[in-house]
Amino acid sequence: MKKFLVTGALGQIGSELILALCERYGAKNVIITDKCPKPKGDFLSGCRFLEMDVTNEKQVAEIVEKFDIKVIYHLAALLSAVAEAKPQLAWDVNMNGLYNILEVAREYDCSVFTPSSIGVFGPSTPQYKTPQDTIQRPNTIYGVTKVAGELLCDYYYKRFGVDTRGLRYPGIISYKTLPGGGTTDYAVEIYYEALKNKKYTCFLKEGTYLDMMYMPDAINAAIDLMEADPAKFKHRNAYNITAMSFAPEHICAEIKKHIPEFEMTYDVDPVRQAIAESWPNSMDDSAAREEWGWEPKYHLSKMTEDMLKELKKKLKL
Ligand code: NAD
Ligand code: AKB
Repeated sequence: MKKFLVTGALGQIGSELILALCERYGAKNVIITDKCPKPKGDFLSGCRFLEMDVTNEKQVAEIVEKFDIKVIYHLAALLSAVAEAKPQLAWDVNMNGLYNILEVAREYDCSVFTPSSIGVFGPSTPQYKTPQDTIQRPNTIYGVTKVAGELLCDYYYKRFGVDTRGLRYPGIISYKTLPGGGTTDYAVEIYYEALKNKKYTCFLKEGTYLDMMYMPDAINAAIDLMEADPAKFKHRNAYNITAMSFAPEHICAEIKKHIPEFEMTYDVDPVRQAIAESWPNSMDDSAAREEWGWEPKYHLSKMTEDMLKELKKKLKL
């Protein structure tokens, strides 16, 4: 059995991806790493945890060699809002971290999954049904690193034959681990506040449409892409994928169906509002559907039902 390495494994996506990888490939074959120290509890599903900073190439190489890693899920990154507050650090982690992973993958013959984002698009990109191949002129440091990352992954595939693959994720909604500081985080916070306080103050304006996806679809997409037959790929590193597109008032209305007294007000954060306005309102994900069979299972109402049910248990309400 191949050995898997996950970077940034304690984050929103990593903390759920590791469970899926362990279930599929066996906990002894999954090495999970993060810059943060090991958390308490049984969260790690029995896998080995190591502290690893992706900006330290020597450390990455030692771990890949020692555990004979063949597949890397590279999730360590700074998200859009945090990156905008710390652009130099964002460049270091998002670009030098990726470069180190690709160099080690080249040397030790690993395949690499790297998530890109709707953040690769900018104000000059068509906003409705944003095509797979279109203008990419983002105006955030997050977007700059994600576009450069897509290109770097393409380069390592073409120049060195490294099996790089990637997805442009929309905002990911989940209940296990809180999001790490992005523009789409409101769509997670709103569920917690609806259950705890029956009210939420949204940092994005009414009418701000963004693509979103429930975590189970995001995890399946990553694993399906890594297991797909590459002979069918035309866009191996940057597939648009989406499951739903909505604005804050739509998620509010959906929650109200379950919690009628829930109220939402607005207190707009200009930084995150500007980022959201520069991103697509809805993406065209037909390339992913055609090339490797992408198909989401959750839409807004099914996701809301599940989020509220699972969060109630988590928050012991
Ligand atoms: P997150 O912020 O929740 O987690 C990132 C993890 O990386 C954290 O646990 C952090 O400790 C770790 N990390 C930071 N710097 C590190 C370093 N130098 N070395 C090692 N680890 C480090 O992020 P996430 O939401 O899980 O996102 C994972 C990936 O998916 C990122 O590339 C992100 O850009 C992408 N993505 C996420 C979303 C989303 O909505 N969550 C959407 C689009 C793309
Ligand atoms: C963010 O808002 O930064 C992320 C993303 C869409 O990349 N959730």
